Amino acid sequence: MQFNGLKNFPTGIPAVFSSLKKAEIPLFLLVLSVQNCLFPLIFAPAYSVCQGRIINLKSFNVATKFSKETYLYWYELMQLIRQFESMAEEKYKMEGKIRGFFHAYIGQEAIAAGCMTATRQDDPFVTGYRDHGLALAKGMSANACMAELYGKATGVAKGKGGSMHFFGVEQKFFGGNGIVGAQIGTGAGLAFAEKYKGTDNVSLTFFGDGAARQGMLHEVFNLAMLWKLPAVFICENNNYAMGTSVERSSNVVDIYKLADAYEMPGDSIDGMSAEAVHEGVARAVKRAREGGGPTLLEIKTYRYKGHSISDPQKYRTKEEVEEYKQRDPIQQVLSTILTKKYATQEEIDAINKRVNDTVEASVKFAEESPWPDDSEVLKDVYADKNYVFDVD
Ligand SMILES: Cc1ncc(C[n+]2csc(CCOP(=O)(O)OP(=O)(O)O)c2C)c(N)n1
Ligand SMILES: [Mg+2]
Repeated sequence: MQFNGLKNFPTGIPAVFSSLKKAEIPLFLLVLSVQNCLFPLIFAPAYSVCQGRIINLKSFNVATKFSKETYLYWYELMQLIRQFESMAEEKYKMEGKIRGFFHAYIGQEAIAAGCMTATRQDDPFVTGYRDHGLALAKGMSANACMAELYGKATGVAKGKGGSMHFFGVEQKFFGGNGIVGAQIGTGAGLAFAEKYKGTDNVSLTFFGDGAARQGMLHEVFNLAMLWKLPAVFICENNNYAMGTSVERSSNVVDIYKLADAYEMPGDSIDGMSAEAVHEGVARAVKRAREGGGPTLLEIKTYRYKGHSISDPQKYRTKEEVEEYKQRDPIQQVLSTILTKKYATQEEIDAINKRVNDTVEASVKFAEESPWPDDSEVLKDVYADKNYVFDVD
């Protein structure tokens, strides 16, 4: 037969069907049914194993029902993050007491909440510059965090780092990093360190949808899988990298699928639900703790505020923001608490007051704290004594 080009081949079932003789039709139907029914049955298990994200993760049994204490913890933590940032933003915009970069986590709090209940205090976290929420979640004090925003000596980075560089060795919070995507490598390093030391701790690395497009991610995924590092890579997909939507930055909009190239399990999670975050992260953490290696989780979330404090937000509509606010993670948790009668309205008011007092106290602490001494300027700066490019 002479090859006449693809356009001469009958394509699709209707085309084949119309080219058949009457007597051939029953046989064709038989072949079709075998192909559609038996083929998936025979090959589905193998297929599912290839698609590690389907089989591997769901087979890790984790809690899917949560206690009253868990809901109350989630509620208080998420309120603390939101109230802390709202207050800091006010001090920034209205009073000019905070300066420099400032990226709010408001809207994304369920990620911090779910990750905290799915991990242990010893599991290290590292993130980008949108770091206030995770730092507070890890247990860094509101006082020291607010003082850092004010640039005071009592801050978490001695007032020298500001909003983007929160850091707490004791809490195993490794920043706070301004270079988009750089923390992906640091997170793998943290996981490597835990494995090297023989602990069963698991590192959680948080990065944005924009950071997911950095080359760093691919090199790290390759080695993390090769060495089966105890790592969970969490892409906080809030739809935008500054003003660039996920759709405008890549052909691949399901970011969890980036894991497929490295045969790393991946999953997509509703980031407006603390329950869903806990469940997904707990599975990945369990897998990593048991020596199974890394996982990529794409947690779909939304930031209510602009990229940073000075963002006119021309790239999205007010309606879009409102739509997400209808699924607000704090309101969802509150509604469960009230429906299940885990707390009365008075008890909720008491939590709100406690949060409010903590935030107010942090402002007082920051305002009354001293500025860093001039002698601090060159301290805590790494310098290689033998750096070959030094010029006197
Ligand atoms: C290597 C690098 N490139 C560019 C920037 C400038 N920049 C700062 S934030 C940002 C967007 C990142 O968005 P995403 O990763 O989605 O995180 P999000 O801000 O949404 O949390 C960019 C491009 C940077 N800080 N570092
Ligand atoms: Mg983003």
